[in-house]
Amino acid sequence: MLTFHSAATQQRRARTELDGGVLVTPYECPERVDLVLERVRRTALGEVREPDDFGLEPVLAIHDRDYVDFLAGCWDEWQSLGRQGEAIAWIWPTRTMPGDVIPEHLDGRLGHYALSADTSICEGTIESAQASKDIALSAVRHSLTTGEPAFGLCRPPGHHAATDQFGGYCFFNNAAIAAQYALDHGLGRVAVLDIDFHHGNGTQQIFYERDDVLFLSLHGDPRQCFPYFLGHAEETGRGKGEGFNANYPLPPGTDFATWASALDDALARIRAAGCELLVVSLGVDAFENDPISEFKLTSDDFSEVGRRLAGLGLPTTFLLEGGYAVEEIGINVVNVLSGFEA
Ligand code: Q9C
Ligand code: ZN
Repeated sequence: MLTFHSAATQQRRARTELDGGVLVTPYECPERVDLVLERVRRTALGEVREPDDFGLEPVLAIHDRDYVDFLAGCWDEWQSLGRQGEAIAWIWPTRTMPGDVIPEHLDGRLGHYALSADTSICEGTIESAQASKDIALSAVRHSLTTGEPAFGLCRPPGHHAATDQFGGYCFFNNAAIAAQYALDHGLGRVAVLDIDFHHGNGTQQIFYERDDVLFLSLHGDPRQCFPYFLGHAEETGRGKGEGFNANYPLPPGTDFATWASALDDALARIRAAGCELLVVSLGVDAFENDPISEFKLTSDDFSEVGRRLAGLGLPTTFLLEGGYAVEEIGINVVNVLSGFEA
């Protein structure tokens, strides 16, 4: 299987994440890319290629222009205010303060465009986000033109990013951008299957009223787990999108047996919906030793996940999302990809 990788994904090296009331070194670190790449090479998964530059048009098919402009300018604006640390949102529109007018001050705009305070904006952020979407686009184009699987070693991840909000370590929604690219190049319906531990709130929001993307997500129940405010089983789509959103919230402590029966249900729905391409939001934070997640999948289980995905027989594009057990991230990701090819 071809892997798409770019060193530019590592330009973002944030120093701070708000976690438990203190600033810690972010879980979503550039070393994640090195370790996945090393495992791809060691297992001889296949050729590693650089992405092409697709420009902003496929990004603007998903994200609002004002949001993209905000991300592009935020770090320079923050620095010109003479701020010490990294740009972190700290005030938001709320139920009692809806915020119908987008503020002018950067602190207000940060709250408008952020959905959580775990994700700081720093030097290199927009460059890495752009590399990440180019990787996703290069991978999906390869799957479309050859019918072969491809792996996009995306960083930063994307599935929490909504039409005009960043958070959960995500800026551009790589999976949504890739799915839309496939539709814009002739496909009628695409499945996005999100197996990251966290609910893919951004992808759900982007496609919620549409029937050309079937979105399915297996994740920690939002009653207990980030992102807390979306991802319930009752969210099934709206308007013509009714029936094209499927959530499988699972309790903390879920093991592979329970997780895999949700997966099998999701795969049956993808089959029934007549999808022509599968985009996998491949987070491996459902792993038993993940430091911020609460499922119990083992490294061997990830190989079985790959085998089951292959059973669909669809052209498939894998895009990296989360996974923070850095020591094992390469093994877990490549186990899915090798299991798929077995
Ligand atoms: N610092 C992805 O896996 N957790 N994002 C914040 C408090 C946010 C995870 C914990 C988890 C986001 C792509
Ligand atoms: Zn995650």
